[in-house]
Amino acid sequence: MASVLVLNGPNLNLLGTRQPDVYGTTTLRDIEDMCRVHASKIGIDVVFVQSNYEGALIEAVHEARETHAGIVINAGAYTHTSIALMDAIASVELPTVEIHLSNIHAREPFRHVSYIAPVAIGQICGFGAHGYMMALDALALRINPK
Ligand code: CA2
Repeated sequence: MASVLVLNGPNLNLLGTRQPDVYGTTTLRDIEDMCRVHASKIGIDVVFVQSNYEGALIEAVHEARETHAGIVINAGAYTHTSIALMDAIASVELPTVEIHLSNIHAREPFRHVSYIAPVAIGQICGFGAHGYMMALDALALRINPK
């Protein structure tokens, strides 16, 4: 069965515990559980990594090349700053879906820029936790075309 890496970046470990007005009450653990259930329905395996460190995220992307068929990434604020993460994703040549809980295009102008988008097969944002399921669907279709 194809395996997908679900990678979450800085501060997403705090989901559900702070700023519920912006990011809701769903925790990252809840999202992982939802992803596991959904992944089993669509016939893929999922592995989760969260880090607050740019280098750790880059290493997880490098290692994905050996073990995973694709990546779902919410790079958090590194989305808007990290050329290094963009280069890592480009270098592994794995289909990658960018996801954000919030609609980054409806927020501050600095969030409208994504260094991930040019190296991703697509971007999903604004649908909260459900966006992760949408990202898994998109990736599963790319990995196992019907
Ligand atoms: O909407 C998203 O998913 C973001 O990737 C979330 C990032 C933000 O920097 C991006 O622009 C959009 C921030 C994640 C911070 O998560 C928190 C969760 C709870 C409390 C505080 C921060």
